[in-house]
Amino acid sequence: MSAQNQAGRQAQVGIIMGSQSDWETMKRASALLDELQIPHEVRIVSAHRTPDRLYDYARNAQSRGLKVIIAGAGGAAHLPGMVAALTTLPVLGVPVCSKALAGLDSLYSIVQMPAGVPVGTLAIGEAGSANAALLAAQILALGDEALGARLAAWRRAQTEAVGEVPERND
Ligand code: RP5
Repeated sequence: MSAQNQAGRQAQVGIIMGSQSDWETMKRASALLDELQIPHEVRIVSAHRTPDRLYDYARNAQSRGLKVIIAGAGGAAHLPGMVAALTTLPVLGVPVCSKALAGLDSLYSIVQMPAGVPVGTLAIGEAGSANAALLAAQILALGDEALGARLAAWRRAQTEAVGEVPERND
């Protein structure tokens, strides 16, 4: 079955996360993809609690029409690496800020992939989630001029929003 988002459009990006509790972080990626008009789907896929779902998702992602997978997980964060092992689609890993170790455990679990199975690892938490969406957009824009123009406009707006003098609120 092809990957369709809520509006019935072919999803180009799959955002997956290990738990409902990761949504607070991963919603940033989803919001940015919405802003850039990139159809995407969002799923909970846990390496530990739903291993069969992980296997099915990763194995079928490409044939379902997805082009990039963003995988967010915290703690012993095996999700991005396991997905990357099962597909040749680009996988972007977002280390979720864990309660026990403030996301360092998540970061180390995701970033230290042995040579041969890459995961593009982003920063811990919301910045990583946002940048994963932007990186996915940049990958897709290589073959989509209109998206490239939307991305350039997004960057321009970001630049224009930076004031030259700090507002003093003390
Ligand atoms: C990981 O365990 C998830 O990615 C999440 O970040 C972490 C904690 O999950 P919950 O106990 O909140 O469900 O699998």
